[in-house]
Amino acid sequence: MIKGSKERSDVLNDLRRSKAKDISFNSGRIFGSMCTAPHPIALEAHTLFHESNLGNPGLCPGTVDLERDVISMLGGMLCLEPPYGRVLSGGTEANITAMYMAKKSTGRRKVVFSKNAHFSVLKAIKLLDLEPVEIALDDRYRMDTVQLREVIDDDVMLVHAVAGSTELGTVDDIETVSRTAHGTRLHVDAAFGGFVLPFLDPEHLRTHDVGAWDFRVGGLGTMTVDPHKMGLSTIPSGCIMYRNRDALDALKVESHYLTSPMSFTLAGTRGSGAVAATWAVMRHLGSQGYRRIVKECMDNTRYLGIRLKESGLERVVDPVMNVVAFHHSKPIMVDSMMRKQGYFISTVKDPPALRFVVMPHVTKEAIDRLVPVLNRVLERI
Ligand code: 0PR
Repeated sequence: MIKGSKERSDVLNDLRRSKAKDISFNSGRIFGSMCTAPHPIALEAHTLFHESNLGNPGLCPGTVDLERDVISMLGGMLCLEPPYGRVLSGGTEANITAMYMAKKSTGRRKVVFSKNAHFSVLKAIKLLDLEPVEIALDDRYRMDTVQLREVIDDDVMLVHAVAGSTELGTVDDIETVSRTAHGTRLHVDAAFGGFVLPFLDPEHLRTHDVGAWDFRVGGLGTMTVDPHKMGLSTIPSGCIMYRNRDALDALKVESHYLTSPMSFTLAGTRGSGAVAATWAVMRHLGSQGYRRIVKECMDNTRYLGIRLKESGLERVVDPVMNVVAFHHSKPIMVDSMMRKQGYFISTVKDPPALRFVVMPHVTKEAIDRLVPVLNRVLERI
């Protein structure tokens, strides 16, 4: 039974108390999250569309148009013409969907990925009963393409590469991966990098050896890109993009009593406020706005690097994106001591390191407040 009935004002006061326990991005104390405070226009759009459900699209033709527009804008960003895709709940659903598409169309079960793949890949493997082949990283923490060549055979259904790894922000050499995969299907997980790489200074990409990583690469069939990370949209919004128009037919089932006779996504009811939010923030910021935000994040990533070098920490790699890690022998201990001080950083397992994601809420001032606290913790270890 449900305990009732509480006055509205009491309910709201209870909610405020719960909210006060949560840490907000604006506190400037979250340094390990790939999400951030959504752009104000995204919040407004989300609220406006809180009723819409793309699971029953006939009721919300306006939202259907917005999703089509979002996919078209993403197609432009990711060099996919004509653009096909869907807005899903996040990177996990997009990665699972891509693996299912590959399994269905090839009839195979072997999936090749490297140590820098996000753990959602392991979920997909469990759910879809796939055969995992995990390969190593090269000396720059990218998929080892020499080892890739050794494991590629006719049983492989998919090579899963990463453009913006979760732990280090490194970008696999997608062109070489594609060449080495020899026509085997290729998925690129750009859940984080999809809204960073297109807006980075081309000179920075050149000096960091990042070649084509998107649909310019011929062998690339599917890609994950999440507006609820660096896209500054609301949660939940992650997209699957695909080259073959009929790719999503893999998931097609009848939904005869709804306004659409077929359902194509893992989720039935699809909360679609985030679709409107994504449309709004992309339209509002445009490439120029995202370029400015990415530049600020990169400037602050460099600033954090300088400040922590002064603290005696050494970077694991020169960061391509706004994710940066520093070698440390006891990262978990540092992380937990920082939490006690009210600061949320993050860790890398291999190599053991302290990890920072320099999202738009990580300002220079927030870094200046973090560094002395971190220095005190480091002195105590
Ligand atoms: N692919 C990559 C490359 C990712 O980094 C992530 C998530 C995913 C897929 C899965 O995306 P969803 O979480 O949207 O399903 N990366 C972050 C992580 O696991 C997600 C995150 C975001 C975690 C904010 C914590 C947080 O506060 O670390």
